Amino acid sequence: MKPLLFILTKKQVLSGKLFYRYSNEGGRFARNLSHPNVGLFNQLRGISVVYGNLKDLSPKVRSYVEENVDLCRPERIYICDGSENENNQLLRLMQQQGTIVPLPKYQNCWLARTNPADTARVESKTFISTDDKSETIPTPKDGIKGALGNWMAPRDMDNAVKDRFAGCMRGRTMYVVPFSMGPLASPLSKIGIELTDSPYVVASMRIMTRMGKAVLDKLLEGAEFVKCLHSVGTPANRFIEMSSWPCDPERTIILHKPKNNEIVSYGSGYGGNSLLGKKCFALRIGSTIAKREGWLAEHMLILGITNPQGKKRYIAAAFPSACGKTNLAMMTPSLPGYKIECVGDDIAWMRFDNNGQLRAINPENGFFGVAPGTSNSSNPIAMSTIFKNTVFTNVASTSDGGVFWEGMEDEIENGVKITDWRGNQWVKGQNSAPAAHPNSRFCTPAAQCPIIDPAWEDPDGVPISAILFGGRRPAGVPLVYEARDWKHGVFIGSAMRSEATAAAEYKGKVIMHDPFAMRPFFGYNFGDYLSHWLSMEKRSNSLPKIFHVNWFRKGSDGKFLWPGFGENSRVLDWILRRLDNENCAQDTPIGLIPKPNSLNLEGLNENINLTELFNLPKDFWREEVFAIETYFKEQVGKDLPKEIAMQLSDLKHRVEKM
Ligand code: OXD
Ligand code: MN
Repeated sequence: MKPLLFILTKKQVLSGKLFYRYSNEGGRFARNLSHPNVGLFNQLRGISVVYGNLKDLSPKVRSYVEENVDLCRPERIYICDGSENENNQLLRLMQQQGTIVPLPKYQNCWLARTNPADTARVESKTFISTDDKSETIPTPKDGIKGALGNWMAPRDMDNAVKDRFAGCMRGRTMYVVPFSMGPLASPLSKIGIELTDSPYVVASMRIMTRMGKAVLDKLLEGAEFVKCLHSVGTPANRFIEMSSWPCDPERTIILHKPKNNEIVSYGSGYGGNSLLGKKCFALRIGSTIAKREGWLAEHMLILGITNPQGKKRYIAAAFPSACGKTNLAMMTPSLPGYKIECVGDDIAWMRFDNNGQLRAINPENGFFGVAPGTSNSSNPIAMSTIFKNTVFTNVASTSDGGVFWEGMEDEIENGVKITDWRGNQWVKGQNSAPAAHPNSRFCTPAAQCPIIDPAWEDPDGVPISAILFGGRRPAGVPLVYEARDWKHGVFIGSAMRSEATAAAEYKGKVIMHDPFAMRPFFGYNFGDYLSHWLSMEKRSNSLPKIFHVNWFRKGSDGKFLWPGFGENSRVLDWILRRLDNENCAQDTPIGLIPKPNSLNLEGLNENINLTELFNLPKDFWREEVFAIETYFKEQVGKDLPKEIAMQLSDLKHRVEKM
């Protein structure tokens, strides 16, 4: 038997880590609890339900909880109702555990610092489990490693779960988190139950989803749900040391079984790995449900844009992670008379209605945005959204009780001292490492956004008139071009490439293929995904027009050729005029670009080198075609729909004639 006492080393004490015996969590809980439903007979499998009421669980939810109580052996069960009281209890508990600290400069804002080994999505440890490997990923060419997702055999998944989850919640609390992706009243929405041992996850899910009792009521009416099991993965029964951010980075794994609508995530408390409604449900499992049911689950922002004549349209746009989706979704247009309203900044669920109109909902309830780069000049709307009721993760903190990140240099008071995301003193110009982690985040309620669209919770969704694809392309790719038709648009989405960012575990500025900005999020074979997109053509006579945009092209001097941010309204203006069939486009081998002088640059007090911005160098496009061709051959092989192969060969011919 292990000794029950342990001694803290001086280093451990000085490192500021919080150590305690897990058995203490019970004491903290008892002090924090004040719920009327706690009772002696409120037990499940002999485990006390310390908050919430078992009779609120539908039989299916109850047996899902039972199954996982048997597996994880938590000390207590907590059924979340989503109330203010519950949230306050959890915030207090997390403060005591050292997971969060208050940010007194703002109203109800908190800072979490993660374990430095747990700061991003881990794509290499994310798997989809299907009977047949080809359901999940196309077969790569011999000797080539597949880059369109990871597959795991169901038996291996079961073993991976058993290995990690058996007893993993001993001494700890299992939270039962009922949540809806999308407004509860919408037929486009879907429900999930997340079982987690992380109060940080509960508090974040309360922001990012519609979470609480109303969802349990809907389940009692017989609604189906996606099963989401999560553990940070630090077993408690061994009285081992526990930091304020428990995790198990070496054994982290994120698993999806589409056949069972099931997600299992172990070892990481970080964002997309642990807030299972987001990438795991709304995109990976969501895309498999969408395929079955005939709709689209996409990594897209949704914005409403009203032109100076008062005509409003909605646009959905796919960009890879950390490429400015939040900035575009909340843009302050520089072009007079335009108004942007935000429906969502990350995910769109879209389906054609009976009239052939594509309609979209944002399944999320909050923004989990990348903090660095967000400032009053880049995104003033985000800045006026995020300083209340927000959980910040891995940003730097300031001596006046606020936050700091790269981009906020002009926004902190003189004399204020900065502590970096790891908890060390940080002085601008003296530290080479950034103060905030490049993937640090704000998690904030969408309803607080001052330009949230009045229809953002419309159960029918909003009508989508245009779809944008884009990425960070420093060379060769023009500011904007339009697809010739739907098939060409699907091809453009399939051929998307972008510079890697810090949202996942990649390093350096390599240009990666990221089709539809979905590469890390496909729930099924990319070839079938393309066929599914192509099949949408049959569903409508008024398909949205498709465009590709690139705010990130650089000139020969290495500087950005386009100012971006609010000036992107000039590109949206051109797009809207195209939707109105204005004759402002000219054909090129890659698609339609603005005719000379058709991009409205009035009032832009900067010289724009339009020639460089729209130049289509033949060598570049030859290489681009070659890169796409190689990618399709190596990664997609026989699963590539022939329509897409045809589009590529058409592009190749047009480029050769350039
Ligand atoms: C995100 C991501 O968190 O794409 O939205 O990584
Ligand atoms: Mn995203």
